Amino acid sequence: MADTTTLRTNLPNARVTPRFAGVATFCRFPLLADVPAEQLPVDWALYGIPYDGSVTYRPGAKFGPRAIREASQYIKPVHLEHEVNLAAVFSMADAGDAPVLPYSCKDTLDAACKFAMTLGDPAQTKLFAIGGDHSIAYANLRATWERRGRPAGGLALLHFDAHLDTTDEVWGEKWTHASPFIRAIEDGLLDPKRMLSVGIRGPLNDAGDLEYARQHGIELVTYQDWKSGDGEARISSFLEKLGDEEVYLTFDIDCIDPAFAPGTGTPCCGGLTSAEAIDLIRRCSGVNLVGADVVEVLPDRDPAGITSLLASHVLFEILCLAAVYEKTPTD
Ligand SMILES: [Mn+2]
Repeated sequence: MADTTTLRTNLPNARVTPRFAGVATFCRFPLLADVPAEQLPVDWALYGIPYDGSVTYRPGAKFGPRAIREASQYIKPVHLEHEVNLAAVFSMADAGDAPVLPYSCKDTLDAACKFAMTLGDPAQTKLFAIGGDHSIAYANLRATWERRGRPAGGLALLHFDAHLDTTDEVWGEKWTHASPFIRAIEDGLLDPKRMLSVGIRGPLNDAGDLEYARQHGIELVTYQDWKSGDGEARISSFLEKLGDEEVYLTFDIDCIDPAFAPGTGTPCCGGLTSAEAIDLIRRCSGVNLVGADVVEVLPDRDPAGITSLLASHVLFEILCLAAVYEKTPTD
């Protein structure tokens, strides 16, 4: 791969300005306000949603966006396996953080969605949200669905998580980090029959929690299915069926074993290694990605910072899926 490509995104040259210098933006992409006119509208706007008011266990994900910005300074644009230079394929920018209302989940989701709708050009700019707890996925999903022209039946979803996140309510509350996808399905943003949840593992509060997925046709690949069952074949067949359809990807860092990602709020042992998670994302190469998020990083629970570092690599891997699709002739 020749390294003579014109970059679509102005990245500071790391051999002139060291990676540890300057203001920390996601992967060192420029701030949206600083993007030169010839690179507008950007292809991808990355933004934080620093909100964790809807968690059912440990808080702290509101510090995720800042920690991931810091950890992502070491991310470089060229993907070794995909042979793609992200910065040459897309113009990208850090759009800052969405406004949050820390005492209200629903008000925060409405405010974040409204903010996301203003970013770039609705027809061109795709949205990547960095959480925050998993409730924030609803806001970015809604904004993405609106910008894709409100597709009837909803978007397809690739969901990486230890948990199902289709719980109807917790402590009498409908808007929580356990509920983003049940709400999105109810509101027509998602098609449950084109939804794949990977990395699911127990224990559950109630055996009935699995019923919603069964009744609505959600494909579940538990960690055990992936490790020793038919998970690999089912993931391949799901991706094959998607073809060119528009897909949203949501990545809860707790799909990864707490041995590799201890900084998270509802940790569950016996999950994917970081290498397996990255491999799984790479297997999604070929999907038509139109929006994404990475959520549930609690930097305070991980003084070594490995969870934020992993989240920044996950962010890069996900963006590279979009770059691969962009570069692959579809005829
Ligand atoms: Mn989740």
